[in-house]
Amino acid sequence: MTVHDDHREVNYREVNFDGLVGPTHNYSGLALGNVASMSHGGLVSNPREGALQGLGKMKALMEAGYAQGVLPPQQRPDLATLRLLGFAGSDAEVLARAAGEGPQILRAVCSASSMWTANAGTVTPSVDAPDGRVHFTPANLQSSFHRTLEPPTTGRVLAAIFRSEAHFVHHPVLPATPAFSDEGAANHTRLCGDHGEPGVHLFVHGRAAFGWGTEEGVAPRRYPARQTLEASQAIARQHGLTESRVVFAQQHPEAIDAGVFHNDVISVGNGPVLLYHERAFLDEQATLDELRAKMATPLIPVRIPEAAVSLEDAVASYLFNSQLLSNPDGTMTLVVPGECRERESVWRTIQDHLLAGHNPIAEVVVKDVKQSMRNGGGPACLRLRVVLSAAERDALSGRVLLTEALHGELTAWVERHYRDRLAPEDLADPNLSGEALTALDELTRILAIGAVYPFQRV
Ligand code: SUG
Repeated sequence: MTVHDDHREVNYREVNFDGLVGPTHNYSGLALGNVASMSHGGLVSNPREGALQGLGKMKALMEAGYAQGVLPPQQRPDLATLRLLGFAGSDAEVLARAAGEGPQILRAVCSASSMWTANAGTVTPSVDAPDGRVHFTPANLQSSFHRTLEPPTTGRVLAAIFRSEAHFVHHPVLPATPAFSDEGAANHTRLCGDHGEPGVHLFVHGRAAFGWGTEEGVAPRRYPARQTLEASQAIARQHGLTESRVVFAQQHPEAIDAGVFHNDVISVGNGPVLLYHERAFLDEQATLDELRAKMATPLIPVRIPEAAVSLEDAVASYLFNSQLLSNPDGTMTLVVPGECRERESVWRTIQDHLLAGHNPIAEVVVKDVKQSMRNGGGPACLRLRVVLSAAERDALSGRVLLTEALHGELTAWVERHYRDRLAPEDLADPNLSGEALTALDELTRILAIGAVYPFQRV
């Protein structure tokens, strides 16, 4: 964990920044190609339970000794977007008109999708960047309307927390157009020895925009490929990552068509370990070979064959959307969603293949994040990993590293402000909008991050 740099000791740690589930968390069936979202649209949600499940996961990891951060939800319903789309009048009128004339638009502007901070952006640790600073690019999320609403606030939140210019650099969002479709860290895995040693960045895309990628069998047929090669390459360029530090791999189109809308639904890596399904990558062998050639430390691939876990079971259980956490003794802990216990093939594979296998995964922890899972967001979707040195952790602005006290305050805040039931028709309730603003205003004070929301900036 410790390396020497300029004769200074810099203790690098991975900090998991989890997104708080927002007060308008609901099931709207908005995400094409995301099987859970598509099958749960219209269900009644429980935002309070969702937020408490997320906080429960954060607390468990904090207590187990992992560095845990928290990121705030966004301002929803997004009334400014409704107005931009021509719904006019008072707030109540705008909501009522949208509910009548564009119910799908209303659902989109109410989505609490910013909770999945693995899609907030891509982060390069300072140890890999030529200027020795941590680099951030918020994802444009241009694949779906409800998620294109996130980047401006995401950028402000990241800039508010990672404010010190001596340590942090913020790049502009890539052009929000299909050629540069970017879904952030969900398609990016950094492999390394200890976190403070230089890493190799595995960027996984579903299609290439220019020149190729449309031939039969190379692009998915049923569902969209969300990340492009060109987007991943642009981020690597922004962050100053040279060819020797990056591997670009195409996701298996059959996996996308089976509901693997992000690479983090079919593989997860940390340190030298890459846990992946046999059909994660279009060219598995070439991907492993290139990683091995570029990494300074031996790669430890943990391959799950189709015969052990089918693509369908992988998507239903979210086995690969687990958090793979490094322990100081060199072992690793896998934090899996409760759904893994419900699928026999998956649970057996965890026992026989992972825990009993020859690999560093020594412990499996089960966490219930069902409210998020019903929208296709497992434990790994809910967190953005940021590797930080001790000095960079000290340079964070705001009160965003979880402590017992902060956890207590956030839990009480959720209990004060969140509803325990949200049906599709409730989204037009003007009281919901008012409740959300009151809650978020209070939250920015608890987290001490300043005015990051549009309603605080007018
Ligand atoms: O973009 N679901 C999100 C889930 C994102 C999961 N993130 C990662 N795999 N990293 C998405 O598909 C569903 C919202 C709804 O249907 O109400 C949604 O946006």
